[in-house]
Amino acid sequence: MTEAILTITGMTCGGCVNSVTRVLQAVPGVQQAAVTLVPSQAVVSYDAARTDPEKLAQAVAGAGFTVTASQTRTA
Ligand SMILES: [Cu+2]
Repeated sequence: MTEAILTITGMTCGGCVNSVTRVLQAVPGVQQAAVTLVPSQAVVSYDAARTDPEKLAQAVAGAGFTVTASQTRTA
């Protein structure tokens, strides 16, 4: 599994956190998404053969939020 840490802007409450969690977990290849408000980020474990940070950012954008930075590390 690969882990991506996405820095997200636009989240203001627990509802936003739930929305981002839901869209990330719906991306094929995502195993787990842990979204927090403070700091405003998502830590996502995923199968690098099936998805990538660009697709994760697109899913977040689809929910109305913006990924401003991402870093990955192979777990
Ligand atoms: Cu909200």
